[in-house]
Amino acid sequence: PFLLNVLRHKKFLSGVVDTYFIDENPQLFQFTPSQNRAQKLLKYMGEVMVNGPMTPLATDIPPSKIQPTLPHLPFNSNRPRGWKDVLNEKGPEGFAKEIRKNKGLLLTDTTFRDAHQSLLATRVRTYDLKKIAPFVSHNMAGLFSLENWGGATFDVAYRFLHEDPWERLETLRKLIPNIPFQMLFRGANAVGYTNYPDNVLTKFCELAVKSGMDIFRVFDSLNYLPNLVVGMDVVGKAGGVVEAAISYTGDVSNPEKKKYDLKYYTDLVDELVKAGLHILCIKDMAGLLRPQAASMLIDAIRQKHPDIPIHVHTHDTSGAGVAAMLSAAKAGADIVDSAVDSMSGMTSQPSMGALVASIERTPLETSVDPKDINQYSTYWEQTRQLYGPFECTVSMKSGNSDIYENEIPGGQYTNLQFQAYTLGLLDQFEEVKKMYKEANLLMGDIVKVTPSSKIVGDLAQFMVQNKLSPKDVLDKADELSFPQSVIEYMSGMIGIPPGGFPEPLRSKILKGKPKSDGRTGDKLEPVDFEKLQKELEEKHDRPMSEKDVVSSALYPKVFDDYVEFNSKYGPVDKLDTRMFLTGPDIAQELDIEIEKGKTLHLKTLATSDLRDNGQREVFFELNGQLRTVYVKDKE
Ligand code: 3PY
Ligand code: ZN
Repeated sequence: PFLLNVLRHKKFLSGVVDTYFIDENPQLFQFTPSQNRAQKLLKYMGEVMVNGPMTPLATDIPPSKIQPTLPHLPFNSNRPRGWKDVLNEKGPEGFAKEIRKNKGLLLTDTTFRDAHQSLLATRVRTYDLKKIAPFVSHNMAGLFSLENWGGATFDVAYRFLHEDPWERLETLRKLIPNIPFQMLFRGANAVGYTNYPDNVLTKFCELAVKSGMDIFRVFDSLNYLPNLVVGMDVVGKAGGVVEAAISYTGDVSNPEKKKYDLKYYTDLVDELVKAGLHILCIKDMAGLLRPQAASMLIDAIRQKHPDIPIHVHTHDTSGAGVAAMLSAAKAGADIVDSAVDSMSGMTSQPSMGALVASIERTPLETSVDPKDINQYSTYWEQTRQLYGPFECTVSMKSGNSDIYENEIPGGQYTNLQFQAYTLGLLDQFEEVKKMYKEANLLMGDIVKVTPSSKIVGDLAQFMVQNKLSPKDVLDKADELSFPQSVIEYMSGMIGIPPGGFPEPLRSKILKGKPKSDGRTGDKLEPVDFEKLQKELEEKHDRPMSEKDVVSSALYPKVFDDYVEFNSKYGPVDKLDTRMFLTGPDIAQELDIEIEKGKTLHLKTLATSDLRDNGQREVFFELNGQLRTVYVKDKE
């Protein structure tokens, strides 16, 4: 390991080192022996055994004791050719042409990202993704793409799973070389909630491409063109496939809904086509795209742009997801999103199996075999049981067509309901949903998706808590202290909504604070990556990669906390999910593969009584030897 440290040291690599180099850089020789890693993991498990879970659990459903069964891989078969091979051979433009030439309907699988972001609070770990990855590569090679990165997965990986999202991407890439990877990229907000300097966006995309990302779905939470264009530019320059998204709201099939009509969308598409896209995405984050509207919208776009591939994303919140995707496909969409059956439905994507079955033996027939989908679904049905603590179905029992009224995006719908449930305020959820609609109208009827959706949600909750009607908000805006996010929104921080900001509400909320018009990211100072790297290396006393540095630029505190946690508790991402969440039982034996070919064999023995110093001693057997850790009992 120390060799690695040295080889990552800039000065050493530059060749200008003398005999003092070693004296000056003793940290390079402080490598972590594996014994140490083992001891750290024992510390983690001891901590969980004495004080309970170290990552907050949302429900009291325990992770099941199930060991998910893995489907068999085809015996001795080579990995089938997939769309990734087409992309490698033809590049993004040729790839786009091949998509248009393809006859059947293409499918993106969202199981690795949006499905668990919507159903399981984004908590699915690399550990469980990695296990099924070889099956996906061998048996699901007909998929157009696998959405497996971006959106909320980036910060949740660091924040709650204590794992490195870059490592997830690289690991999956090695295991699945034949299916394109797809990520959700929030345009000028990257994988965060606010604008970042352009050089951070650029660096992020370059590193993502290097780590194995192919297709970047670029959206902006207000459909604000300058934010979209900057996102598309950085993706294109990094060599990624630019999938530019129009975020869908309103209802184009309802003539009474005038603000977001067909013309609004086709004008926006014209601009995106001008800016240079490879694929167009209709991003229906709340599941508002009714079957009839899907065909109207796709018809209208197709007439103007016969050559661009169209990819449709939806959520099944109302229950009409499969119908909407079938309608989209019939109208000429090339690709639609779905999640494997056992991770589909409700606020997640529509069911892959249902979709595939609906078009079997028709001209739209897909290249995915229903039998493979069934096996894949069984794996996820079992694996999902490990995530009981985050299971949205504890409170959500069915889809709900009320989203056509409140227009809440899938992931946020689950979150709000979950929050209300855990606070014992499910009846208040009804009020929040009603107020969400009102808050949206107060803000000028905007597109709602991360982060604008969060801001509308904040205003809605503020109104419910303070018992304010929309009229109260308008009348008393001068005196109210609005949530910070609402003030920032009104200042123009995340961009400008279609039709502009509502006045006089905007001025009343801002109370003289400056109004920005234009793209905020434009005015941000570039990050000095070298300086940041030095600072991080000093602070954490370990070498930092370019990926670490970009992560810190995006999420400074989350990244620091991750590094500190990791140096204290070791590679907790190597623990199986039940172990990670709720720890082992007494007398349980387990194997932990901390790296390839290096497995710790562990047995939990006992936990001592409380000692005078407030600690408990936890006894383990590690590879046949007695080991103990001391843990402060926080009770
Ligand atoms: C995200 O931004 O994470 C979303 O899933 C938006 O739809
Ligand atoms: Zn989504």
